[in-house]
Amino acid sequence: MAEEVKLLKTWSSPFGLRIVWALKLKGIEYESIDEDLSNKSALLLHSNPVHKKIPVLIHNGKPISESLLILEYIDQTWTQNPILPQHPLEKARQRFWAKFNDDKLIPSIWSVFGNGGKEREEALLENLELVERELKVKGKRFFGGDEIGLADLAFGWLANLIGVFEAVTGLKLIDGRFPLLSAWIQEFSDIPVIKDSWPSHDELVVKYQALYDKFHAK
Ligand SMILES: N[C@@H](CCC(=O)N[C@@H](CS)C(=O)NCC(=O)O)C(=O)O
Repeated sequence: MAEEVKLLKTWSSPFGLRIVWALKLKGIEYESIDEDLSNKSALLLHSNPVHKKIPVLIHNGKPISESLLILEYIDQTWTQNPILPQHPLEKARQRFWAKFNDDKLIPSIWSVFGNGGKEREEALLENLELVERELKVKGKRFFGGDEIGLADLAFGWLANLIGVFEAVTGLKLIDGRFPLLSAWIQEFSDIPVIKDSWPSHDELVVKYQALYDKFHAK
């Protein structure tokens, strides 16, 4: 039976994008279905009844939710071009940083974007410093070593959204402060599979500007 792979996502979601990257890195053919989150489809509600969020991967009719779990599923199902290393310690480390990204870094940037203020900015910069330090300890091009791995895919949103956030908020977050992170952003963005799937910077600025204006409306 031919494999059937569908991906429910939106054009701008960083969580959806990491799945697109993983599927492309592994050369998996899939059908992309863009959701309107203000009017969620029956397919999305049926496939992810708990969280009702994208991304959802549907493999031969079976849905998998939560992007980090989808990445693990993809890696175990299609083993070419692995995104997780074999070694248990290295594997745990990749998972640690991917989880740090989702649990700490993303909420801290949202809190700056939504509320602003010096304390929140400092908390975000501290988190970015921790990421910078991990790159230093690792001493490689990527969080995954010589090739991109789970943590790179999780941090991937930084490579285009940080510029969008900077454009919208007027804050300078990365430049000059985090040389290793800046180098990683460049290396990561230069990978053809990554570069070819970026949403347009200008369209993202329009989207996030509207969101920012809404958050900050008096
Ligand atoms: N932890 C989830 C987060 C996914 C998520 O936040 N998706 C957003 C879009 S970026 C969503 O579907 N939001 C719809 C909603 O909250 O109703 C994951 O990693 O998949």
